[in-house]
Amino acid sequence: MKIKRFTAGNMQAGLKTISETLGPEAVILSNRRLANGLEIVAGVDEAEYELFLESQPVDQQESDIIKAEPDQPAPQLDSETMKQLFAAMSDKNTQAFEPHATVKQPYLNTRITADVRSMTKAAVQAPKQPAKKPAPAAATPPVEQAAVQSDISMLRREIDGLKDMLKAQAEQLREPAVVTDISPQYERLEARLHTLGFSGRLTRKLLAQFDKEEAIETNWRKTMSRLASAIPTPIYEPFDNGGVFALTGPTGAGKSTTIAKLAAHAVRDHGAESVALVSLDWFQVGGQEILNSVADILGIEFHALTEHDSLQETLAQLSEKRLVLIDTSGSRPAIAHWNNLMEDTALRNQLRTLLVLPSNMHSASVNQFIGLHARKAFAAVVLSKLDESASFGSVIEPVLRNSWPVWFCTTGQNIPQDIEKADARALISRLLDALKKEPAQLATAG
Ligand SMILES: Nc1nc2c(ncn2[C@@H]2O[C@H](COP(=O)(O)OP(=O)(O)OP(=O)(O)O)[C@@H](O)[C@H]2O)c(=O)[nH]1
Ligand SMILES: [Mg+2]
Repeated sequence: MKIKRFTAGNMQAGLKTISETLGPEAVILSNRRLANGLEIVAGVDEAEYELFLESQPVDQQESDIIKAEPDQPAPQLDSETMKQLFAAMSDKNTQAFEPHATVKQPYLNTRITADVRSMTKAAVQAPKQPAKKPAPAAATPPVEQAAVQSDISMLRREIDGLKDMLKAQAEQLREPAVVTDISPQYERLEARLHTLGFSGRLTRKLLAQFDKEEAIETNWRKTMSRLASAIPTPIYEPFDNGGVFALTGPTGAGKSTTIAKLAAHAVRDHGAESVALVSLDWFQVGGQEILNSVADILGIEFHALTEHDSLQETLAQLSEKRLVLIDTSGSRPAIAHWNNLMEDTALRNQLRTLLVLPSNMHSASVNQFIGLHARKAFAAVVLSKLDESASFGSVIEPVLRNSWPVWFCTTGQNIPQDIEKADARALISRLLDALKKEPAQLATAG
């Protein structure tokens, strides 16, 4: 894929420049506000870009197009302190996050040795960056307020534009395809997609642009490239600006484990003072103790709420924290409770919900889980347990259908190592690994 950064005064001007530079097939990968406009990162499939270049006058500059390489290396937990910390607690991790058949040990934190605690506390103190304080509302002069208002409405419009674009992109995959002339090559690609876990319907959509004049591998590359373009993944660290995030997801999806991993990374990057955990999982016995242990080890603030506590009040107490992570339960009563909480507009506006989906989950089960939520407003998805399911096409389907961005992938039980910022190309190459385990599919595709 060819990727390029653009700066523009607004989204409309940016889209025009992108289309002129990368061609009509370019897609937006990310955008962010700058002091004087917008920075947009866009990309285009190499084959589409070459076609576009051929149609352009010869003076088109290619020198400013850069290859898609990750902007920042994936977080490597190479800090000696963190290594020691988690090596020291690895036994506890294993026990704490054992499969559900195992009875959870109550008060795991009481079994953590004093020296691990003291090492941890020493390791996690001294935040690198001070926690953000809310701006005092009364002190903002009217002119500044007007400027902020106009900024906000501009940002809203830009976000709307972006949403439309993503919708249109996903729509391409949503359109029912009418296949009139099925060739043996088409059938082979169909079989590959089936092996990857895609339904017949999505397979037909993905192959809607199958070109029988092209070699089978060219068709395959283009199909995978289109698939990668349709999965929005972040260029920048999703938690760069902090915030309050609630993780929801089916029972056993990996919510608590993911929170532990995210919290450990945040402590490493910004210090223990800047992070807090809140657990709403009073629905199952021992549901809050695991995070209590994690918080204790990391030296971060932890609030285990009960049905009598107010989430809003707790968040008010934590307003100076850079990052607050809320653990929820996937049980039906817990989701009903969550639905009630989200009726409150003020509370709703304070947080964003991340949907944790295990990669081996069937698309129908995802839909069923989503159906329990009164509001289906998920900021992004965490694809969990990628290590357990090679062919996770079925969970990608609802992601595509709903145009949900995928922010993180988790790849094992180890805290904090087994989590990475999602990358569409890496996801696709993981998917393709599944085919390598099914050599018959490739052998027949000549
Ligand atoms: N293989 C693998 N296992 C994982 C991953 N993430 C979590 N797990 C395991 O999955 C099990 C359930 O994880 P939890 O974090 O307790 O899941 P949860 O969503 O909080 O579960 P509930 O609170 O019971 O709804 C534990 O045994 C974890 O160690 C992952 O990425 N890969
Ligand atoms: Mg949990």
